[in-house]
Amino acid sequence: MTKTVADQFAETLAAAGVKRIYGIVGDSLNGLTDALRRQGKIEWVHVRHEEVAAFAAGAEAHLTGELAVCAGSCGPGNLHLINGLFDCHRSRVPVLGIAAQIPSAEMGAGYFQETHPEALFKECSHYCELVSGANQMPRILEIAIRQAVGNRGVSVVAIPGDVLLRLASDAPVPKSQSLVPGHAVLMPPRADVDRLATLLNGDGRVTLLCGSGCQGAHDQVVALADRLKAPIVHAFRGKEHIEWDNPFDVGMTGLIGFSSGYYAMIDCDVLLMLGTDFPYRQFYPRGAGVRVAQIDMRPEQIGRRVPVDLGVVGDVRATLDVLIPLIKDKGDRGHLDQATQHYRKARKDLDRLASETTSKRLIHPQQIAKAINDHAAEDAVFTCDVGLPTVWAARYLAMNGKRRLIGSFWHGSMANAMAQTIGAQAAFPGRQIISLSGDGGFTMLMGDFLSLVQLGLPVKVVVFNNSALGFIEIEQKSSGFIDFGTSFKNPNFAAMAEASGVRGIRLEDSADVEEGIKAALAHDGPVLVDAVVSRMVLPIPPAITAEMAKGFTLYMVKAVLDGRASDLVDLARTNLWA
Ligand SMILES: Cc1ncc(C[n+]2csc(CCOP(=O)(O)OP(=O)(O)O)c2C)c(N)n1
Ligand SMILES: [Mg+2]
Repeated sequence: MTKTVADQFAETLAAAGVKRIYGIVGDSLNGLTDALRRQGKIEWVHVRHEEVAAFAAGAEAHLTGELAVCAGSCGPGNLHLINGLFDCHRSRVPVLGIAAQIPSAEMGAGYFQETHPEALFKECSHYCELVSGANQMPRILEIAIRQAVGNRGVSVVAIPGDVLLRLASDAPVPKSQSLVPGHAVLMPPRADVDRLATLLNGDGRVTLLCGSGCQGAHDQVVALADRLKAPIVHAFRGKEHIEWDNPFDVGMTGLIGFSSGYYAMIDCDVLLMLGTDFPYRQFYPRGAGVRVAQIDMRPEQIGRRVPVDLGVVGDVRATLDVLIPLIKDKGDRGHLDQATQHYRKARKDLDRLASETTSKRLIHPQQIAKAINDHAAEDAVFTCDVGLPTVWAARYLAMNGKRRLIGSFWHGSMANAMAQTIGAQAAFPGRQIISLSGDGGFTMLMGDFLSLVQLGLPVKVVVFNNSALGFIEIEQKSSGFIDFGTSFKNPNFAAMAEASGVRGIRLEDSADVEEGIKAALAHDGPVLVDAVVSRMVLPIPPAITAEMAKGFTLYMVKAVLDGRASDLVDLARTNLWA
């Protein structure tokens, strides 16, 4: 049989090590899906919404570090990929999006389903090109793969259905070694490392702020902290890489962090940022005498959140390997002891909030999160929805170097968590994959709950059912608004799960939480836990900043004037004495 462009496409993907493609078929994709079917090397993972396909591919890429692929048919089919691809691109995971296009003869004439993927996906990709003839293949696809893997992010290849069906050009099958070469390790100039050593060896209390750039550098970061007697604060994306086996850990700062991380960072003389682009400027130290140094492999990230005294462009691990021997052991543990003591207290307070309540009406979401943490497998993969589930994941999931944590931590999109479990479980069929879903996030892409059954994925979905867009409701209150547009009328999700062929467990009483979560995690197959939790829990103390205290006071006055004083009573009961 003669080789088509689609055959060549499938052959190139296989050479790049692609194992599966998440997507939904469509006539413009028929050439490719048929080539995949005949080739038999790449699994077609049939989801129900293309956004889920992109999130799933992103999760696979996050866990494996290797190229993952999603596909959509022309027009709306590939347009649905866009939000998930934005997430992948901003999380810097290597993903290829295949955007099938309308017939090439119709392009530019306002045809049925016509869009311009090469324009639409430009902002969420390193590389985004249209293949308009067989003679561009497989070169365009090869470039797309190298860009996605080499620069860590998204590439999109748009290709009309009729081009996929054309006779392939006479080009050799690309070699794996040239398609996906290994990553180079970036070394800074020696003079920069020397300057950094001088800064750190000087007087002053040092705090480290660590982000995802610390992946693979756990031991180096801990060794550096030991010499400097420096507390380690982490950004959320640093959590899975740095939190564990770490006596210097003092938690997170920022809106979803807590006081010990906040103070360790604000109250220091030298802040050393390691592989982090932590975005919230108000949480950086402001004191006149504070010096900031930053190590990052991306020069464009140096100094973009806070003015830095010393920028070092390099890989964190490789740089620390050279730096550590130059660092003198600091004798004074005062700063470190204060910060770790503060952390222990903050931790105790958080754990108290997660304890069983006596009132049936008030399962605290924290209790659910802690139970998940306590009973999850040693190498579980967690995903968490944007909204309050992200807060609970940050505070109650303990990492250990084997567990992984995926969210939408840069793009901040709702509905990521269950979608990401599909990619995680497809790539790791034997691992325990747990989604911490919001009821808003879960229902936003709920169609793909059915995919768990269809694809045979034993995912554990825990829905934090607070009948609200809770995070926004709290934001509204703490900035002086009456909560508005945040309520849900939810079904019994456990019953819905059972009707879909998934085991459903509904939790309504605090006393049942332990057993319920244990049973869910032990179940051999997909499970949905419908955890009916309090809507009134405030994750951020209302007085953390003067501005928020003012906002919250304003909200309270408005609520009384609005005849909603009972909401205030509920808030007080939940947060003060329940
Ligand atoms: C796609 C999208 N739409 C809207 C938002 C704004 N937003 C952020 S969190 C949130 C509420 C999430 O609600 P839910 O999933 O129920 O979680 P909860 O905070 O209630 O636990 C909203 C509306 C967003 N981040 N992404
Ligand atoms: Mg909710």
